[in-house]
Amino acid sequence: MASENNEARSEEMRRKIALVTGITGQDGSYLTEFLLEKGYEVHGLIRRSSNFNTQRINHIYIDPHNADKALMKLHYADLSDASSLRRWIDVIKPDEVYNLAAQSHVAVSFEIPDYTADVVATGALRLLEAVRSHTVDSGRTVKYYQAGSSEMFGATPPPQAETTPFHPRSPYAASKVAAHWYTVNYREAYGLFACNGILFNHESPRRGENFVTRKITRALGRIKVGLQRKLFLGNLQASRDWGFAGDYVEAMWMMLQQDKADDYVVATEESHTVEEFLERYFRPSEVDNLKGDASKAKEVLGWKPKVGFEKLVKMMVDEDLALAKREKVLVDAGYMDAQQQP
Ligand code: NDP
Ligand code: GDR
Repeated sequence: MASENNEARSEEMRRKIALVTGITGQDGSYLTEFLLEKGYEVHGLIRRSSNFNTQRINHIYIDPHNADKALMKLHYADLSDASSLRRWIDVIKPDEVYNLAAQSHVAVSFEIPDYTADVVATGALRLLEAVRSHTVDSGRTVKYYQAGSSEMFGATPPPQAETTPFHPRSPYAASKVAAHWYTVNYREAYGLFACNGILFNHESPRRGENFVTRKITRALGRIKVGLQRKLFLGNLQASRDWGFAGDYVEAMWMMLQQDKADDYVVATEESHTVEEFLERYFRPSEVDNLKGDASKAKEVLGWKPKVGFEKLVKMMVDEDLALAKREKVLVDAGYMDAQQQP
């Protein structure tokens, strides 16, 4: 009895282990910071690239030789490689798996639809199957988070909630719908603790530079210090519900802490339009208006956004102006070409 109690206590005290796909992306970096802060050991799957792709997490990386401090660990894998996913789950034995990896650019998905479907849709299925088969073989419980998107609502008018029908308008969005239903199916068919977060656009100074908000704030900084003269934009009329990525990763974690697995919309419930236009950026089919209804996440999870639209824009503009100033110093000293990335 005493030893059973001790075992239960040491299980309770054991550091939780999270496995994050897409750890090198915007959300992966904020989620990792958040989980480390909560005392987790975080394992990230990264894909091989010819250049370093860890810029967003370098500041939290500690050399693994420093064993007791290095609580973020990186491993090579790819969502297109089922064997790597199963192997790392067996080795890492995570308590929670966050599937954030994706070819996440909507416009690019029209150019590489087949690849997008393979990574976004089938990739999620590969990971779910790796988690399921691992739980069967090991008898362990593993919770799963799927990064769903407001793009799944596509042409359905706002406000969009969990019960709103999906009408995807791009290969990316259709692939996310498939991943959403794979996740629901694994929950219903196998009893897996699997949640879909249906997240509306969320941005930050770490946002990829070819998404519209960052493209604008980057250009603004560079134009201000004289490194760029023009900014070319696409659809001015498009309307989006933009929140701060740091707030949204908390909602992901909250979903996995509930007693029951479920699906949640995460949004600010405010929408704004893009303010500049350039004809050649129009996409073959466009999503006009997205504005979320996050009542369920507010009520059940107790989540609410801390950073509003104005603060978000200010945060991004301030950081990108500071970045442009650093860039200017390098350009003026002849260490960098104005077109290069710092
Ligand atoms: P990013 O584009 O910033 O990051 C995507 C991540 O996926 C990167 O780490 C990337 O690696 C990785 N990745 C891409 N392809 C593969 C692959 N084949 N195998 C393994 N890893 C891969 O996206 P965000 O952080 O903005 O978004 C995170 C997730 O949330 C995505 O699934 C996205 O679709 C979804 N989402 C995002 C929203 C947003 O507004 N940000 C809203 C709703 C959903 P690398 O660094 O090497 O490119
Ligand atoms: P989105 O983000 O497609 O909503 O997908 P993006 O920032 O690319 O576009 C938002 C809206 O702005 C319009 N737009 C432009 N977009 C880009 N990229 N570049 C431009 O120059 C430009 N000008 C206008 C777009 O047409 C669009 O209407 C993001 C991604 O993070 C997805 O992974 C995620 O699922 C959704 O948000 C929710």
